Amino acid sequence: MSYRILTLADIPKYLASLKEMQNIFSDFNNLEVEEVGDGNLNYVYLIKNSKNTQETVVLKQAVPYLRVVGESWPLNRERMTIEIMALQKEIELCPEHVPEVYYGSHEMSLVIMENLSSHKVLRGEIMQGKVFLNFAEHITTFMAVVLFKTSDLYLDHQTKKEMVSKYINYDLCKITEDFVFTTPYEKHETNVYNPELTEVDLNFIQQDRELKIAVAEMKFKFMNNAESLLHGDLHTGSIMVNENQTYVIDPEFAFYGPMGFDIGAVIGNLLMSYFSHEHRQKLLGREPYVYRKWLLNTIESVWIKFAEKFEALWIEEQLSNPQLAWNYPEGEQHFKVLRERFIARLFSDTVGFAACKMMRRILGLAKVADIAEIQDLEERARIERMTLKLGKKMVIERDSIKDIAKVLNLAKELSPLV
Ligand code: SR1
Ligand code: MG
Repeated sequence: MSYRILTLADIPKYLASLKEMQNIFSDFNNLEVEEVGDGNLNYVYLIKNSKNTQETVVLKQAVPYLRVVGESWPLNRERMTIEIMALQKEIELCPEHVPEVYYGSHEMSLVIMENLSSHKVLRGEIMQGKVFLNFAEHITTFMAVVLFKTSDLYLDHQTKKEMVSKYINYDLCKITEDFVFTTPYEKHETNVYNPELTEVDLNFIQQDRELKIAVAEMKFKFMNNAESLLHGDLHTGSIMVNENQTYVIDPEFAFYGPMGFDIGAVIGNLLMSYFSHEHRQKLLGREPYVYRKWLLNTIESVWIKFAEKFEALWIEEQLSNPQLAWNYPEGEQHFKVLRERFIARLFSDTVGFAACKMMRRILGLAKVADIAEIQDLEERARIERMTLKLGKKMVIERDSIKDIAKVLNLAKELSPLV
């Protein structure tokens, strides 16, 4: 079938035409279709059989433009091909944290998958002050397994290079190169600012030589360090949760890049949630301490558990697969030094990428609701300034910030945990 943009009205007939849907829906005459996506790029529909609401799927279709801007900003539909391939790889490696895919069509640039009906988007849940005690455990399992098992530490040299080539994602990498690493740090027409931010606030980032050099270094790493298959956009809006389960969705930005970019996305977004809850907990009528302490503990666990799981996988795979390309002539001592240096360098990358992910959400085009939906613009600006200060310090000093406790202390210096 050649490509066409599906409308709400088209979808029941389209589903009825697919053999993969015959096991999911008992009939196609009572399908209710609702557009649910509020993402920047694609259209997402929730489909239910109104006679049996257990019969339900989600359909996501890429359109040949950037949805948040409109048809004036063309964008290649290839991103859906990447998303389908990335979902398949993530399901193979870590099925417990990825939704089931029922059908993918490269021609139609769409994917039909499990409706996670008892789960909600993590960002919205955090904004409402909900706690998820298993989140750090789950997200670190996902990241450790996918990042390790798609890297040269695990794959043979040829498979790895084939993977790099298969996941080249020109257009969406360009979006990240522009909107995460370039435009927020200059006077640019696509930037959107809270009107309460002053020229001094903007210049604190946009006119600072050391900061611009540090961000350029992170951009170069992003563009050149093809370490692992990344999710590529692992903010809290790309994660669905309930009390017991965590699912990673929306890997359309997937490509081979530096591991720290995904870990930094999770940590940077949780740091912004921490700042936002200085205000949000008051709106919720609560004392801010308990919830914000949970956020800080979660950030700490994300790094510590990730590093432990990644290293444990590395040791396990190295011992059980002596044919792996890496050998350690001086035995365990040599291997241990390599691991320690690798993880220290990965931490520095994580800190640097987390910082860029934070600053871009304040100065660039695409915001995070945690902060941007704060109605009191002065209060919002106060939280935005903290975010910019922390981001600037983290990216410039990323090599001397040796552990996650230091990051948390910097956050607490700007926004005391009281
Ligand atoms: C212009 S697209 C903006 C952002 O939306 C996605 O979620 C990515 O983060 C991208 O940078
Ligand atoms: Mg997305």
